Amino acid sequence: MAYETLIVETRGNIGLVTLNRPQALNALNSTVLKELKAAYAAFHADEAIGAIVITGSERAFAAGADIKEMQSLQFADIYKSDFISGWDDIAKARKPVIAAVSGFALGGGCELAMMCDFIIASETAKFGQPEITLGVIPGMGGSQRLTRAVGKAKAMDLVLTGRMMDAAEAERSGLVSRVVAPERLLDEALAAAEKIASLSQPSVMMAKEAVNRAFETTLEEGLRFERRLFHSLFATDDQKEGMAAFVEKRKPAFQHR
Ligand code: CO8
Repeated sequence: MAYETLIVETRGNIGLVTLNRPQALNALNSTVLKELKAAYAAFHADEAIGAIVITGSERAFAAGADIKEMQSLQFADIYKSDFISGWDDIAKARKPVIAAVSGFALGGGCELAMMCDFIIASETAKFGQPEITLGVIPGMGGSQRLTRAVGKAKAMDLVLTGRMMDAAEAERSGLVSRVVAPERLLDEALAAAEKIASLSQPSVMMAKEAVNRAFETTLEEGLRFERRLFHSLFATDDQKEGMAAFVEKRKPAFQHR
C-alpha cells in the first residue's frame, strides 16, 4: 500500500511507523488514522513482526488532532459518526507498541503516545493536552489515560491550563519510561522493540494483556486473570524451550507457539 501521511517500514522483526506530515507538525487527520489502521493490520498479519515502534520527526511526534480539519465540524455530524471512535482500534493493538517521542506530543499526539504500551522520550519532548485553549477538552483518551499515568494533580494541572511538560517532568511523573538524547531516540526504541521481538510472542502478548487488565478491574480479578494466563503459558512449546535453555545454559530458540 502507498502511504501519504506515514512512512511504514520493517526493520528485521520490528514494524516501524513514522508519522510524516511535516507541514502540519504531524497533526492527526482522517488519512493518518486510515493509514495507521492499515499499517497496524499489516504488522499484525505478519507473523514475523514481534513489536511495533511509532515515531515522528525530531520537531514533533504529533502536535495534536488536525485543527484545520476539525474547526468547522458540527455537533450532530460528529455525534452521529462517533468521531474519534476509530482511534480505539489503534489503542487495541495486540502486539507491543513503543512510542518514540521527540518534540511536541500535544493533544491527540500525547493521546496517541499514551495508546502505546510505553513511551521513550528524547530530551526535547514536550507533552501536553492544550485542547482547553481551543474551547474543547481531550477527546482521544487524554483525561483518562493521562490521569491513570500521572495521577489527578498533574493531570488536572495539564488538562485545565493546557501547559506543556518537558521530558524530565514527564519521566518524573511516570508518563514516560526512559529519556534519552535526541540522537539516541530511535536506536533506543528499536533496541527495546528488538528485545521484545526476540521473546516468545504468546508470552509477550499475554504480559501486555495482563498489565492492561490492571486498569480495568479489581486487584482480586486482576490477580486471577494473571494467574490463569500464567498457567496457560505452560501449554506452549516456548515455555518448555525457555526453561530448558536456562537449565542448559544456552539461548532459547522460541517458535512463538
Ligand atoms: N492542526 C493543524 N495544523 C497544525 C497543528 C494542528 N494541531 N499544529 C501545528 N499545525 C501547523 C500550523 O498551523 C503551521 O502551519 P502553517 O505553517 O501552514 O501555518 C505548522 O503546523 C507549524 O506550526 P507553527 O507555525 O504553529 O509552529 P510553532 O513552532 O510556532 O508552534 C506548536 C508549535 C506550539 C506545537 C503550535 O503549532 C501549536 O500550538 N499547535 C497546536 C497544538 C494543539 O492545540 N493541539 C491540540 C489539538 S486538538 C486535539 O488534539 C484534540 C484530540 C481529540 C480529537 C482526535 C481526532 C483525530
